[in-house]
Amino acid sequence: MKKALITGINGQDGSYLAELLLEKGYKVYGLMRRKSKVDFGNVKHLKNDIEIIYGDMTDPISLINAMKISQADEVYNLAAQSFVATSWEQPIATAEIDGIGVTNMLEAIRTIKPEARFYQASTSEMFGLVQEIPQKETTPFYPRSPYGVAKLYGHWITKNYRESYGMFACSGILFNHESERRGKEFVTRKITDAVARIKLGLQDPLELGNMDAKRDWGHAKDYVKAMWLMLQQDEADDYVVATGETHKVREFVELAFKHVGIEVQWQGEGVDEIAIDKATGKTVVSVNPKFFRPAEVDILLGSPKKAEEKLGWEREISFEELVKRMILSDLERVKEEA
Ligand code: NAP
Ligand code: F7E
Repeated sequence: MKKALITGINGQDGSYLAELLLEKGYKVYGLMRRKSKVDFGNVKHLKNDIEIIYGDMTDPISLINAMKISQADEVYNLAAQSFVATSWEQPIATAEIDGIGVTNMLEAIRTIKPEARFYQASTSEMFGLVQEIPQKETTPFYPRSPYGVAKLYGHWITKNYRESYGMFACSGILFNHESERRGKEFVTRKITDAVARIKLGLQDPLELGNMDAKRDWGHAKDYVKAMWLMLQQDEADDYVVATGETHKVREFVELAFKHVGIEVQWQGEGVDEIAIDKATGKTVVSVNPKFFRPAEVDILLGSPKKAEEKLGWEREISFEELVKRMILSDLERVKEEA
């Protein structure tokens, strides 16, 4: 039986990856931070099938301990301070968790089980102010946030340990991927949660920031398959994982409202832009400048060509299906809560 250790197991991706590895017959260990109130987050439903090890990416001793207990054959490093906006408020913590934390994990592997295979959760945020469209593995990086900068360190240290020590260490440069389990502060889930509440008469207008930003959005369930595939190859390498499509935040808003039977009409520009419900004339979306970032990533569009050709990876869930799944799940949940 293969053994896997997933850091950040209770996050969005951790939960889908744990499900995938359990299906494949792995023994799954998950690293989780101790909280004042026990909370298994997105893996509540799996808590009897996985083994939780308490630890923190900033505490190397806890990572050595996690390797000793798990004796993992594969380590998936998904733990991170993953919210870009927060990285301006907590730049040091973000660097310690998302940057130095990667070295802590690699050193723990090198000390306890150097032959273990390692996956690093790199990100399209490393492309930031994009130097070419679409972005691929060879595109130069230009991060635009403390998060992007910290992740770039994690990316290069992974490559460096591969080249320095011959470790089987891969980076997946994943573009935005969302799901019904996405954190509520990320724009897609913020939208679907609000649209469900507005539909049920429980919330005033949804306030957003930059609706012109373009993102390459896929479903997390498809993306965790690429993580696993990377660690099954003969050689370690880095891969872009993306859909090859890009959409504005505004398009996501329109589609989410459409799924609950509301057609929106846009009026005004910039910070005065609003969306009204065409049928009632009521304002359903407005702009709040507090949601704009000090530096923005205007467009992300990735080329999944290498992942498709070398890994045989394919996405199954379309953009339209992603929005539909998220809004239907939020509608059901909000109804139950109400
Ligand atoms: P997520 O839902 O925010 O999950 C992050 C996980 O990391 C949570 O379980 C969190 O635990 C844990 N964590 C945070 N700080 C930690 C620390 N100091 N020690 C141990 N665990 C810690 O993020 P996600 O969307 O699943 O993303 C997974 C990974 O992929 C992240 O590294 C993210 O940066 C990267 N990524 C994500 C995307 C995307 O679009 N989703 C794209 C590219 C790359 P708590 O519950 O305790 O906070
Ligand atoms: O923002 C704009 C915002 O916070 C997307 C993380 O998983 O993907 C994610 O990072 C866009 C940005 O995700 C609001 O300015 C407008 O342009 O959903 P987001 P992100 O910053 O792209 C990458 C690949 C990761 O690696 C990260 O871990 O939407 N936007 N109005 C807004 N964003 C938010 N959050 N809230 C708004 O009200």
